[in-house]
Amino acid sequence: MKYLIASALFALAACSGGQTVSLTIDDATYRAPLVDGGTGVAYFSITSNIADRIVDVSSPDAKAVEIHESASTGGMAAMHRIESVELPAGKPVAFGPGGLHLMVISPTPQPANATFRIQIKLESGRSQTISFDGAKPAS
Ligand SMILES: [Cu+2]
Repeated sequence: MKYLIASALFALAACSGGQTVSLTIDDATYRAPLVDGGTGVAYFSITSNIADRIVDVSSPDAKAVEIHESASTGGMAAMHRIESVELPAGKPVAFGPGGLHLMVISPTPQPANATFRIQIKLESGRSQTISFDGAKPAS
């Protein structure tokens, strides 16, 4: 019992020291627009081990990136822009079809299989670039 308490305290100390903060990205998928100047879409799953919030998204490869959320009201699917996304500690937040997603406005036309980059900024001041492999047009 003594040992358990000691290790719990140690874990807290390590966390507040900023040593163990991590951000995990899984299932990064990017669909390029079918026509140049169109809109692409990006999906991924993100897990932060501390409570945080996505406050900005951008890409060196596109005019703009927006956070959107899809919802269906009365059988009609619609999406709207949202300014930030909450990241609960240790819980994956999924961006995928029918839910949260990133709209990529006027991406720079890229060769097949180029890596597409999106940078996300968090309220804590952290930022991370997500690399999306092999951009394919939306189907
Ligand atoms: Cu959208």
